[in-house]
Amino acid sequence: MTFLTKPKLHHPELHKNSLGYTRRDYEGAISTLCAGCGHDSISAAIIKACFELELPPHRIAKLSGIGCSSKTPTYFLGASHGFNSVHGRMPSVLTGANLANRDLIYLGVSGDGDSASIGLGQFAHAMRRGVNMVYIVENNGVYGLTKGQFSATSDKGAKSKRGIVNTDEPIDLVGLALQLGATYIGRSFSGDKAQLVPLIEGALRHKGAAFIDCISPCVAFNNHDGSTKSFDYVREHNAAVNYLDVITGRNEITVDYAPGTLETVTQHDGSTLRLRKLHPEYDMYDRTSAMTYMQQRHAAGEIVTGLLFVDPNPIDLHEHLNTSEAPLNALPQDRLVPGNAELAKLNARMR
Ligand SMILES: Cc1ncc(C[n+]2csc(CCOP(=O)(O)OP(=O)(O)O)c2C)c(N)n1
Ligand code: SF4
Ligand SMILES: [Mg+2]
Repeated sequence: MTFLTKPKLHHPELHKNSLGYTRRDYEGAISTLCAGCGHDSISAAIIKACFELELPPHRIAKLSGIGCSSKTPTYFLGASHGFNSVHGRMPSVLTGANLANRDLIYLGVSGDGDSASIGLGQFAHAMRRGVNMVYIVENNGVYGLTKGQFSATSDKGAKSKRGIVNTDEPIDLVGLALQLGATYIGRSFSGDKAQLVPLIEGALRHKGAAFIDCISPCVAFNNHDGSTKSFDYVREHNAAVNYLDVITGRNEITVDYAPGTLETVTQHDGSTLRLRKLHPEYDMYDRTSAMTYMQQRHAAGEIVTGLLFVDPNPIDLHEHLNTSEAPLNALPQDRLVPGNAELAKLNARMR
């Protein structure tokens, strides 16, 4: 069974945001994933982030590939646009939709198999083009849907449930995103909602390619001793470089951190990211030092989490291509089909 409608009954006093929506209005169908799957926690974090940012559900488009992770958009934002594409092809479908209608907020959800194996090329080009989107990889180190084969993000030396040792080098999607030019890059853990929710909120506010690698344990096939993507392993090896608050401009600022440990980043839309820095030497504006830091900590067996890189002045694909401000479906006929005289001028320019 893949689709179970969620009963809409809820407490009449449930808190509403300024649009008049409760958190329940951002939910989807009942999840059919295994009980305890990390992916369900990520869905809950997405629901919370969209509710808190007061995003109108009809302005969001959620796209995915194939896998347990790619099934999750069915379980959140039931009133949003959705497209479940082919394995590894979410980025190109999202890019096309984004080019046709820049007015929507694009949320791509994928898995480590979907993005680091069959979809690696698509992932790379979406990052380097600066497609304005939030791209979340629900990273469990295995192909969960097809019953637990190692994926390309599985660490060398990690053991499968049946005791087989992975001998291949892992692909670090954060490292790739840094190298390829993504302008907002974070890593988190499905079991750390306090870190993950604001990370998603900041990404939704970012105008450019925002990538989040979220470690998300697969309780059915990759949550045993010897796995480097299990709940216990990630809890023991998680090294957060910072914690984040997102202030939208409407919200009154109610928290303040000790001087010297706070970094404020203003994004293009006026929202601010307030970072409590745990590692004072960590510089999230410098790609090269972020890459070096990631590699050093990985070699020491740590999983670095938090907002790892941000460019506060990103340039997205629409700016690169100088595309129409209006969505294509809103352009009047005379702009869509400018006529023979315009065509003749265009042809003349190419002679
Ligand atoms: C073209 C194609 N090749 C292979 C498959 C089989 N397949 C389905 S899901 C999947 C891997 C999913 O792994 P991941 O993206 O990590 O998602 P997870 O289930 O772990 O969340 C594979 C190989 C497919 N559906 N389509
Ligand atoms: S097989 Fe793994 S990834 Fe898929 S739903 Fe179950 S726990 Fe989640
Ligand atoms: Mg996976």
